[in-house]
Amino acid sequence: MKKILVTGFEPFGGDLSNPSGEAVKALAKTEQYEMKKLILPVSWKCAFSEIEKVWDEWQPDALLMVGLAGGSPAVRVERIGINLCGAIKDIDGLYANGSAECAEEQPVIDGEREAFFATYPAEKILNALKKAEIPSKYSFSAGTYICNELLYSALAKRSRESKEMPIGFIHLPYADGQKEGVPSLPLAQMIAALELTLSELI
Ligand code: PCA
Repeated sequence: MKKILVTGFEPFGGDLSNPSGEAVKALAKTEQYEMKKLILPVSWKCAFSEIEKVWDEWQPDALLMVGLAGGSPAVRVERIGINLCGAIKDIDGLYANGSAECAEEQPVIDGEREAFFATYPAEKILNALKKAEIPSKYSFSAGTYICNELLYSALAKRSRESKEMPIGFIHLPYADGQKEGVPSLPLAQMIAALELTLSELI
């Protein structure tokens, strides 16, 4: 059976929950593939290293990462990771360089190329989401925070290791009832979106 590593995030930015972590935790076991889940801290230092550890030990056939894009009204199928960490503090109050003071943009990986395209079947995934009438769209920027850092770092590792591995990132909106005055979707619909994505992944 093929092995898929699926990751979500812990809450950040003052939120009490993160729909990405909640939806990943709720994903049901299936006969289609073996799944390992990780719920990551929103930390420049720890998030990707947790993925890397499981990747190296467990050798998954595919990797799907999931995060929150607060303010988005739709599920976003991310297409590109860029080599840029924004000057944005993480959950520990630190910038990407580990400093609490030095607010500077920096590359995700020094000297590495500018960008990588996600390698999951984005068109098949978006079609499946549309067919299920889940509000969804392509996104050509995963931002410059930790979600982009994960997507870029994973694609760079795949390229270094010459692996034929589907890797991608899904950004979710807020869950209904989570926050006043922001676009949102029912958590159950976002779980369904991830299940569809996973079944198209390999
Ligand atoms: N969203 C952030 C980081 C964690 C999350 O859920 C992002 O879009 O980078």
